[in-house]
Amino acid sequence: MAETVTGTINGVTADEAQQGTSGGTSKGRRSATTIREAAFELFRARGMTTIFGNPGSTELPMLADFPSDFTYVLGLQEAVVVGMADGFSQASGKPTHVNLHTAPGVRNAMGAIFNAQANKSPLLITAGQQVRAHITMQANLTNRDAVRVPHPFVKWSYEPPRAEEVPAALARGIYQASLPPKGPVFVSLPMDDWNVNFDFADVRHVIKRSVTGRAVADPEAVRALAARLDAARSPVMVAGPDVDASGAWDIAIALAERCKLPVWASPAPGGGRLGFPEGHPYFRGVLPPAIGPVGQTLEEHDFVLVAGSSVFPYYPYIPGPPLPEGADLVEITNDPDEAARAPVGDAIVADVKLTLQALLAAVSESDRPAPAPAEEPPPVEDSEPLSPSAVHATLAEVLPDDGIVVLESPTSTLALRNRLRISRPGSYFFCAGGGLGYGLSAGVGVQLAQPGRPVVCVLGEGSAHYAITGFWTAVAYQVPVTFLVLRNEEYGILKWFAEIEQVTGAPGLDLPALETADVARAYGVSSIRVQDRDDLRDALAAGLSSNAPELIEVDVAPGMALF
Ligand SMILES: Cc1ncc(C[n+]2csc(CCOP(=O)(O)OP(=O)(O)O)c2C)c(N)n1
Repeated sequence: MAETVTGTINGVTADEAQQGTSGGTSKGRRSATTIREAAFELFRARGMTTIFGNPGSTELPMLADFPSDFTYVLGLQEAVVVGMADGFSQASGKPTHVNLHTAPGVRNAMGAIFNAQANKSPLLITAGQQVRAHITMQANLTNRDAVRVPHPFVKWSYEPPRAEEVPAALARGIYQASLPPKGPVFVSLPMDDWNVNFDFADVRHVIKRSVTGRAVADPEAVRALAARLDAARSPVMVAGPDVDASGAWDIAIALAERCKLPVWASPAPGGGRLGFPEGHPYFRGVLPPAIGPVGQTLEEHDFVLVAGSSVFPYYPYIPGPPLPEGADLVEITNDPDEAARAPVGDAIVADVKLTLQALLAAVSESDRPAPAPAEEPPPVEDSEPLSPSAVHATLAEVLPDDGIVVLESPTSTLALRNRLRISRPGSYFFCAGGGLGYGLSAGVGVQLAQPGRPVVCVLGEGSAHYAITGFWTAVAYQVPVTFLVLRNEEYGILKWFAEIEQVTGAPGLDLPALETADVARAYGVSSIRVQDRDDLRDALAAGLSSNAPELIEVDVAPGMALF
């Protein structure tokens, strides 16, 4: 009995391909296919019909006869390609295929692959390789040590030993990338493999496999955690990115409300997504990103429940007790490495949503008093130039409820969080890896994955220039992102770090006359530069309702903005 595989290969259904029938069409009878057709059938079956890439001669054989039900999103530099795919993958929840040029293309992408790993983005990264007969003699463009290069930023790296194993290797890569902790994998693909004939029956089984990795926590560990939470005098929750990524948003809220837990967001540098609605009355704020200050911030608490975060994404190094004297901590994480490397506390390695669900069922309704709401940020004052806080207060006025923020504006990260208090899941994307260039590229990818939601991509002008060619893709594919660029004419956060590190006299921290709006305009993005709140409000409102990419550059005062 033939198993059914959805989709078609060049107009022939997979069933027909297996059975050697194609309904008597002019294409005739066929039981064989090529590696290329089998691979695309695999991508189709896994819902991976959007491919992000930058092609070279070694990738062209893969792209031949590109199927009409696939979309190829061209990025002009490989770091941007991977950043777009990273945003797309996170915002769609799907494994995403990135196709790069052989050795130099992969190397250009390395910083973005590092980011994708930190973001736990399930990327299947493929790159072309010389024809097999050329590899040993190391002909031009051979990807030397192809498998070794992307380590340690990928979970798995492979070059199939023969053409016939390409489809299975791609399938293995997709499953590997999608298992927790999700992350990028790499498959090197010799360019002469694609046209090799192949019997579709050989790949039918790998295409149809279902591989799930959402592990349930040991019920005993959950019961023990519930007992510790119930017995605590003053417990607190720290919510991190994997609450959102695992779909546990509502469960985290229900748990906080049932246990009367004040909630902190895990420190901003590693908080690529939000784990809790920041407008909720139990939300306290964003934890500071350093060891001693975290301990001090949690001072009144005797028990810390960490959900979906490492403990913790610290930076800079400010030593001190990591927890208040006598306090306990339990971390729920999907990542064995996060569990193993935590400097303090116990850990449960399991799916964050399933574990919070089990915990919610096991805890008692608390009679502790409801946590006090966080203080409102102070009112912003009009100034010239505007403060980053005034910019984000203005953005808060116009951003619709279903708006998504992609953020890479280092000195205004906290001001944005405090002014916007984003309170819906899947609405905030930030680079947990800290490699600049993610923001602009991911903004494009997130918008492609969520075409029905307005995306605002908030960038420092320095950050924007690490991925500046992303503007071209936004225009070419009419991706209606609203880019908001804060122009402070410096690498502001590095001046702040210089103070902490007691560094004086460092060069290279000023960015005079970097004309981002002009550059964007040259790529075809309709761009405007504004100075006051009224113009900013109008421009943002217009941008958010436009169906084309728009850029607003706003002059801001230099320096760090906390509220
Ligand atoms: C790939 C990469 N290179 C360099 C850095 C170091 N770095 C961190 S923040 C920053 C400055 C960012 O400037 P800008 O985007 O203008 O924002 P501001 O700090 O002024 O708010 C730099 C260069 C980095 N994080 N990533």
